[in-house]
Amino acid sequence: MSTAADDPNSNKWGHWHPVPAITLSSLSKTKPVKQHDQYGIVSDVLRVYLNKYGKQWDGKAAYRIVGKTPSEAAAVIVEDFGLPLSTDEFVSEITPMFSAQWCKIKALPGANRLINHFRGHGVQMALASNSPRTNVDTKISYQPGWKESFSVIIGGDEVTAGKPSPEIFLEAAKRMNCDPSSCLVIEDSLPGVTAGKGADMKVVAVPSLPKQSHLYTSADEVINSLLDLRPEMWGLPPFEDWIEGTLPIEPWYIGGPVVKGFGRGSKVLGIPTANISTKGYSTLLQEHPSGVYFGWAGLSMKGVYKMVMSIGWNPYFDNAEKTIEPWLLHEFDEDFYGEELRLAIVGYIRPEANFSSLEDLIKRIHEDRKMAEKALELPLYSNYRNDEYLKISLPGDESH
Ligand code: ADP
Ligand code: RBF
Ligand code: MG
Repeated sequence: MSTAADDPNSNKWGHWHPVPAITLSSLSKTKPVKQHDQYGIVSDVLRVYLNKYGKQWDGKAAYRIVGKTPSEAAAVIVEDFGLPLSTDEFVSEITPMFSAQWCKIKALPGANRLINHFRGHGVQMALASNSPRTNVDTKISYQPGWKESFSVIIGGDEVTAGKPSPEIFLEAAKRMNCDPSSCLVIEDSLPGVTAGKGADMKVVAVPSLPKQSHLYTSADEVINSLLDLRPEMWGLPPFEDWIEGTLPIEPWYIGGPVVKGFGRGSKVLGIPTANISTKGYSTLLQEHPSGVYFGWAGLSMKGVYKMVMSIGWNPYFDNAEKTIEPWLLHEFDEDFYGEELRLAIVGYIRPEANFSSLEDLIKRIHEDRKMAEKALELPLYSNYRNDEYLKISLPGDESH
């Protein structure tokens, strides 16, 4: 196979040289998150550490450290929390605490798909991170196949200035033998977006913290998750795994008793959504990008039904909490609050959107329903209907 690495000027995808330069932080979940009960290695470590100094990590500082170099981030923490030590002392205390957690870092949803896709098409990829090179190497050593997928890896200590300076991306392009203007940067942080634009590259931002997209004005596009990247927009080979407008995902499962929701599904939209308590599920919810998904719903004493749902903050209503809103595609005679609901989520449709009118929101949700109903007939998705997880004391079922 002739790869871009063999000949950087050969590119069947138009005039673009095939070079998405990708930063590590946009591919793996190391970032702190807003909700204090949510998983995030940086948050977890800092919470423990600050406790020793009698300080409380509230997650707000997270917004000030994303994308910074380690010493810049350290300076922010030392100052924000008034710690009685120098930035250097803080760095040497906290560094081993972080390193111990690297093996737990999970690839972001869609990261492996993206890497395998571009690698399979001979598209060169670079990894350009503000973290020191040895940290980057160690972090990616836990992710099978990543090291071999990047033709260039650069750490923040291998350039004179880290992001927001464009230097790290310019160096990546140089080492890949590519013109910066034909590189696509995928970035999660503001300093990274600034660096990419400063390098005269196209930049797609995937903000790592919720409700931040309005800040990324200099990016060429802001997407909600890696699932939403459309490579063809940038002259790169399109993903080939979308099926009838839906994207198969690694199935995941969530369940619990049906609780009261916002009290507007049926009333305001005419679309009831059976909410389950998100207590105990914050990690699971945080791991999955907000958006519209579908799958199968098992309801105790009733049966298994098709289901379409949104996960997130419902931009139209701008909720404070991330929730899941499953609409069971069946007419029920009455409410089923308190009953056990189990969901197998098997496919993705689209990111959550805002709408200029309630009618437009409702119309869109009905389109989602049609798409889910149809897709769930495909063997790829329909097989999960029989998943053991969904079978909870169905009527006439003596086996439970
Ligand atoms: P809430 O705000 O309390 O969630 P909704 O107006 O969203 O209220 O209605 C959801 C409730 O309606 C569910 O908890 C369930 O008891 C009932 N319900 C009836 N039919 C359905 C359905 N097809 N899908 C989801 N929930 C339904
Ligand atoms: N809310 C939004 O604000 N934007 C959306 O794009 C959106 N998509 C949805 C798709 C489906 C399939 C469902 C069931 C709900 C969706 N909602 C969306 C959530 C809707 O606003 C929610 O059900 C109500 O807020 C009820 O609490
Ligand atoms: Mg509801």
